[in-house]
Amino acid sequence: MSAMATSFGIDKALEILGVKTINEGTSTGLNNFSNGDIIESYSPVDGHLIGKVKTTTKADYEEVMTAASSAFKTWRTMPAPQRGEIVRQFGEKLREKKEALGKLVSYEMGKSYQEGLGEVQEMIDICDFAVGLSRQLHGLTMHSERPGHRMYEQYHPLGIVGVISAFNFPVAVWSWNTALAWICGDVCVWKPSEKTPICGIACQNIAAEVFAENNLPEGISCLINGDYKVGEFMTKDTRIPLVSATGSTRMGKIVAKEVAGRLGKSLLELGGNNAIIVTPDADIKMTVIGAVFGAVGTAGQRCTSTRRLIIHESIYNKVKTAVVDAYKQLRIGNPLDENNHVGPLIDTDAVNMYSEALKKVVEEGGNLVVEGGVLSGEGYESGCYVKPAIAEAKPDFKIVQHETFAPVLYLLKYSGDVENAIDIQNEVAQGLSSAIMTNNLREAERFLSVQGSDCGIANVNIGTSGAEIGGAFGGEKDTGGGRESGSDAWKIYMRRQTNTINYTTELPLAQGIKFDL
Ligand code: UN1
Repeated sequence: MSAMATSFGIDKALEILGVKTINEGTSTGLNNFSNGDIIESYSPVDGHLIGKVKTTTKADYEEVMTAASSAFKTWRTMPAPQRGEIVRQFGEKLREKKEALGKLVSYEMGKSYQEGLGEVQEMIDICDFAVGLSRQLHGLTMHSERPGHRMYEQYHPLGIVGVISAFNFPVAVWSWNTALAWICGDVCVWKPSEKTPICGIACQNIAAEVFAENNLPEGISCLINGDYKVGEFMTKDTRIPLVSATGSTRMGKIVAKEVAGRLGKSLLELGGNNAIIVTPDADIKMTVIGAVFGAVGTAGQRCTSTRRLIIHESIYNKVKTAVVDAYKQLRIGNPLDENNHVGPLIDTDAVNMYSEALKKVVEEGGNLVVEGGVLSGEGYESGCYVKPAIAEAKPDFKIVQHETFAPVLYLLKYSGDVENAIDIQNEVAQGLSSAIMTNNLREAERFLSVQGSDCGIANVNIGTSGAEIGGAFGGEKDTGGGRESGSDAWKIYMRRQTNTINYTTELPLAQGIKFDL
């Protein structure tokens, strides 16, 4: 580790998480095989170098796959509830290291410390969920049409699951996938975002500890590092029956095509362009909390971030004033300082995209009611801090249709019935999260009905972000159609087998077919 930042207890956090040397943990403990280029991880908080990680070459990848394949042979034969016990222990370790990991997430990614802790809490919650699920991987039994026959279905593990995760939830989204995949009997190969590789190493260390304590092969959890080229090793690899990928729609389309081309499965969790509809019956106070947290939480870098407020014309000015006033209270700065609401964007490329979006909305005829801007000077040396902005816009502006991963909120006006607002809400390519603020039952039910929101998530009197792990998470259209975490999302990590058993001395054929010999 070089040039370690010393402030905010990060050194201590890294020590607790066992992140020690510059080359550590590029794979499954097969560190000697990591011979690729170096990725340097700089904190967007203060611009300091956190650490360097070697990337995975094709030869390293083959070593990883050998370790994963052999680990799968052991892991798949362990009864699912025993696998659940391992996940329970992993969840316990996360509880112990919650503060350290939350701090690292905050420091490497830039989200507020509270949100870093919240992200680790999501990991703990999915472990608890998976432990219970490890005794509930149920199939159905059916009545056979033939006498003396029994028919049922069972679920078997798929094998090696590839996980590609994004920088914005550098640890939680991996755990949604792995905790479920593990209890299902799969082993995982994880490529974290090249923007947050140290978080990957920290998680790998925690998992490795649990596997070592239980005399299990570390290959159950494998880590590879690098950019899209390393991701391609997995998308092209027929030994990986499922690739779960989180990131941009652009990336998802490439992954989907590659994996489908070899008839593999993909689970995609891609971009969102999430809106809150605010009707004349909305509670304004609740609306402001939901909208502001949704738009500026994680500096607008959640896939569930609120990007559009669709406000009825009769309350438009009132809502606008309330939200603009709330923005005046926002404190932007070091996310490890709990007084601050908004931390930095991930890097200066993200800052450029933010600035570009503000320029474009004005060019298209929009009106900035909260101007935004890039911050500089003391505390903002990394160049990644921006002011959350609000623009009055029209639903069909190109920039409004586009997902900008930054704190830019568009105010859109609707008139007439809630149907008009729903039309605006649905008229974007993405379909992840959506919300309506109303105390009117008819409007709420209309929003949730078949003619309502076309998103994977549709909330009433709750904002668009901050979904609980117990529900299936994901969305439609350009969001990719995948579902992760709760409900029956586990099924994608398993293969279903239908079994018919004949316990007679005859061999009757189905559909009444006679075949006499
Ligand atoms: C993401 O941004 O990729 O619903 C995931 C939320 C979080 C997860 C977001 N629980 O905002």
